[in-house]
Parts: sequence; C-alpha cells; structure tokens
Amino acid sequence: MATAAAHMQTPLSQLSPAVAQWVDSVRALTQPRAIHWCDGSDAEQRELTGQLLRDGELTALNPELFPGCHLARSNPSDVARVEHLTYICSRSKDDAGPNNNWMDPTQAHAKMRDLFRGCMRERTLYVVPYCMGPINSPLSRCGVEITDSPYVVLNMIIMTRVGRAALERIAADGGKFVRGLHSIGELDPERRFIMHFPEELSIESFGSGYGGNALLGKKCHALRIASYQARTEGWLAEHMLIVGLQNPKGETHYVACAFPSACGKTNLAMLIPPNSMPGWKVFTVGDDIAWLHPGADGRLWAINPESGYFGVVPGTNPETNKNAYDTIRRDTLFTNVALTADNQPWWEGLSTGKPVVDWQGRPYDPANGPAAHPNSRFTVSAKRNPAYSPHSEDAKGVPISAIVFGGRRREVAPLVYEARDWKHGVLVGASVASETTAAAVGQQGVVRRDPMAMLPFCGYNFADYWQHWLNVGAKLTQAPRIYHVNWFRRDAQNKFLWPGYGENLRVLKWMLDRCSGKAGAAETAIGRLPRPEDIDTQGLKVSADALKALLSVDPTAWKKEAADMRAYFEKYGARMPAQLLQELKGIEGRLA
Ligand code: GTP
Ligand code: SPV
Ligand code: MN
Repeated sequence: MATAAAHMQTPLSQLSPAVAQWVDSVRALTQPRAIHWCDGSDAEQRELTGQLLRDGELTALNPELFPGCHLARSNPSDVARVEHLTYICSRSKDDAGPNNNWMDPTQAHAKMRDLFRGCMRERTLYVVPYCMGPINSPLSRCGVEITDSPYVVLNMIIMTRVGRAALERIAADGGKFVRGLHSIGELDPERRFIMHFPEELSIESFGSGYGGNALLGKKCHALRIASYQARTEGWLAEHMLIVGLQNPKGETHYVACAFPSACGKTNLAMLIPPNSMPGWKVFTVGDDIAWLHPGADGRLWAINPESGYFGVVPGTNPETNKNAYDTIRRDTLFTNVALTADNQPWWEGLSTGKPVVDWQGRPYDPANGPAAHPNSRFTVSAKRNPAYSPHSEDAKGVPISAIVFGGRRREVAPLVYEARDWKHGVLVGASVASETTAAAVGQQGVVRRDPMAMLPFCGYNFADYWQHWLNVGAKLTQAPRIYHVNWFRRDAQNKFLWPGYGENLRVLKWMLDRCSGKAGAAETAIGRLPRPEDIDTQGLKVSADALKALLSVDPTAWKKEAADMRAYFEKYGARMPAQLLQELKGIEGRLA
C-alpha cells in the first residue's frame, strides 16, 4: 500500500526506475509518514517556509528592512562541519588515503542502516532531485537527496537546481545519479556520521542538519564524490571560487581560487574594485566550488555546480563586501545570527545596530561569547548578487586564465608568488597550509596542511589526486598559470599587513599582467614574487615597509617550511608522485 502511494506521487511517468526503486527501499527502511517529491517551485518554497514558521523552526525577519528573510537557529551542538565524523568508505583503505577517515563499506552500511531504521516515523520523507551545474551542460551531474528536514530542502532549492528537469536528465542518463540519504536523526553528536561511498556514487548522512553535513549536493557530492568521479573521467572537482575580471579595455579573464573554508572565497568572488582602479569590473561565477574540464582547445574550462551561496555571515558589511551585503537584504535564509530589537539580523563586523538576542535565542550577554555564531551562514540565490555573471549559465563553462591557491597564515607565506610552471604549481597547491577556522568543529587558529584547500573534501588518496592534477596539466596546451596568495599576514602587533578585500584586485591584476607578459617579477627560491614596483599601488594605503615585508621570503622560515612539507609528503609513501618530490628537491636546493 505504502509502495503504491509512493509511486502515485511520483511526478513523472518516465521516472527512472533506478530512482523509484531507491526511494522505495529508503521508504521501507526509514518508515516515513508521507513522501513528498520536490519540484523546487516558488510555491513549494513558500509552503515549506510557512510550515517551518508555524512549527517555530523559522523566524521571519523585519519585513521592511529584510523582506523575504528568515532566521533558523540550529541545535547549539550542530553548527559546523564535523571532519572527525566524516568518512570515505572505499573498498580499499589505501584508496581513501592518509587524508581521510576510512571505514569498510560493508561495516559503514550496516552501521548506517541501524541508524536510519525507522528514523522517519512521524516525519515526511522529501525526495529532492537536483542538478549540479547548468541543466543543459554536459559538464553537469545530477543527484537525488532524500531528507527528513524541510530546512535542508529549502537550502537545497536555493543552492542547487531542484526539480523535474533533474529527474528528466537522470532518466535520459539511464538512471545514473548520486544517491544522498540524509536524516537529522536526533541531532545527537554521538549518533552523527557523514559517510561517502565513492565507488557506489552514494552518501549517507545522519544526525546533523548543518550545511556541509546535510546539504548533500554541496561538499559531499560536488567535492567528495565528484572529485573521485572526476579522476575517472579526466577532470577536476575543486574547492574554488570562479571570478571574471574585466579590465578597463573591456577584456575579461576568469580566475579560479582555492582557499580553505572561511578564508575569503566568497569575498574575492564578489570583490568591488577600489576607487583608485577605475574601469575595472568584477563578475561572480561561483563562490565555493568549481568543476574544471580540459577543453578541446587545450584550455581549462570551469562551471560552478551550485546556484546559490552558503556564505559566512560575520564580517560581511558594506565597507568590506558591499555586494554580499546587498545580496542578503532580501529572500535570504540566515542560520545562527543574532537579532536586534527591531528584528533585524545582526552579526559581529557590522558597524550599525546592536544585538539584543543572541544566536541561541537568549538575551544577548557578551559574557556568553559572540552574539552571532562565528560560523553563522546565509543561504541566498546567486542571482541576487549584483555582480552575478551571466556566463554562470554557459553550458561550456568559462575559460580559466589563472589558478590561485591560498591560505590564512599570519607569517611565512608572502602576499603572492607565481609558480614556474604547472608541475611546480601542483606542488604549490599541495603544500598549502592554513589556520583552522570556525567552519569546522575543533580548535581554531592552528596551522595545518590543507592541500588545494581540499583536505576535508577530497574523496580519495591525496597522492593519487596530485598525480591526477599532473595528468590533467599534461593535457593542457594553454594551461592556466598558478599562484599562491596570503591576505592574512600580520605584523608584530597582530594587525593585518595587507588591507585585503577590494584591494586584492591589485594582486589579481599583477597575475593577469604576468599572463600577458606585461608585469615583472623577481626569481626566489619558492617561485616568482612581484617587486614592490610591479604592483599597482596608486591610492593604496600600505607603507613601504609593510609592502616589503609582504613581498619577502625569509630563508630560515622557508627552510623549516620545506622540511615540514617533506615530512607531510612522506605520509603518502610510495604513492607519492615522484615529480612532486623532485619539485620539492628543487626548492630545498635553492634554499640551501
Ligand atoms: P567558506 O564558505 O567556508 O568556504 O568560506 P570562504 O572561503 O568563502 O570565506 P569568506 O569569503 O566568507 O571569508 C571568511 C572570513 O574571512 C570573513 O570573516 C571575511 O570577512 C574574512 N576575509 C575575507 N577576505 C579577506 C581579506 O582579504 N582580508 C581579511 N583580513 N579578511 C578577509
Ligand atoms: C566550508 O566549510 O567550506 C563551507 C561551508 O563552504 S559548508 O557547506 O558547511 O561546508
Ligand atoms: Mn567552502
């Protein structure tokens, strides 16, 4: 009877049997009270929002100042990604690599089955068919998330292309799709696991409603599963923003940048040029994930698989990131921010308003810590961004001129340097290190290796991944140049040496000028650095001493750094690509 009911509600006569059968098997396991097939429509969004408002799970924000905006408060123990509970369950442990937690797939399935059994009683099971990437792009991939959280559905509708078109694509693909099963369970941190089965293209997530743990299209599919799939198919799935930079002559170049979580991707993707750089325009293609494909022309082409932003709220303000600030003034879902007396959202880093209710709904008391959670987030459609690039919808993607890796480091890493070639660039990416942030549960501000900003997101052994990067580069006849940046260098007083945000365009301009042979650089042991005169500093308020410090390589610190890289790479044993070790040897030799 329940089986028949599930099928009666399926929206398509030509629904792929693979989807129908899977939904049915999950229904049998989880025992929901009802099944809802999502179509991603505005009406559905309104209905779900209304239901969450009635249930007290959402609060409507000030309708004059923040029309269409809502606040969700998560369980206080469920506010960030949980890397220690995230697993790659490949058949062989070595295929997951030292970079991942691993569990045997049979054991993991059994463990998860016990958690999922009967977990949706008294709940509705939502079927969310989605497409990652433009619906008509051959580079896009589809998935179906099953969840019992209407909050997750609302987020998925904003972040991905949900609805009938995705189901049609899956049917046309012969029933190939990523299966994502999610339940919030009891939100018990002791019964929380995010499991990935790359060889089966499936995900099982239990016990969390938070972003990266629960919106399975994002990190779980578009990075962990997709990175594995990309390796077998000859492309790259990366934790990168994609930004279009139009110079005063009207030429646009696209740059893809990988920075670890909460290290500036959304901000750079939405950058506003400083007043002293007239004629420049910046367009956002993506703010978190890029899928990069070698094209027939030997260039690298990128799509943003997402359709919305799940961005860090604290620090967003009209001075540093006006585009983001303007984007989130309507039709935005806020999670874990504070409230002002007149029901506006509030967070640290705003220069106006003051909090009266904190992110947990308590009267604000500074003794309890920040008013908004440091990892509070906004979910909003990319189309709300004033700088949204119309080329985000291009089926073939956009061509990439430069790839930028970066980290958050108070010392050692200079403002910017250029890799000599692709191989050296892969080493530069593989040796990214960065201070941990509030985006993941755990100690913050600790420097760790975070290769390509993918440490929490690569679905297979990093050694194989770096080899794959080398292989992709070998296919490119017009490979992007590769750079490393650090916006977060500090002085002895712990103040940032570089103003960051809009001023970062000066560094990007140097990169583009390098690509067209117009800018100079100095050779150093670690790569090519601009000399102070190579950077456009007109109107920039940075002292000559600060700029010198930002653009210097300290041999003592770098010898230590190189030794640390070597120790890190040794963990990858015989799988480590020889070419990268050779590159490292070159750097060690030049530093000696
Ligand atoms: P995820 O969504 O977690 O992947 O983060 P993200 O990489 O998109 O980071 P985001 O742009 O949201 O920035 C995170 C924090 O870094 C915010 O508090 C920003 O204000 C701050 N930030 C971003 N860019 C800069 C910069 O150039 N300089 C400085 N000092 N801070 C920055
Ligand atoms: C990140 O942590 O890198 C994010 C947020 O972009 S989450 O979707 O939670 O992974
Ligand atoms: Mn991210």
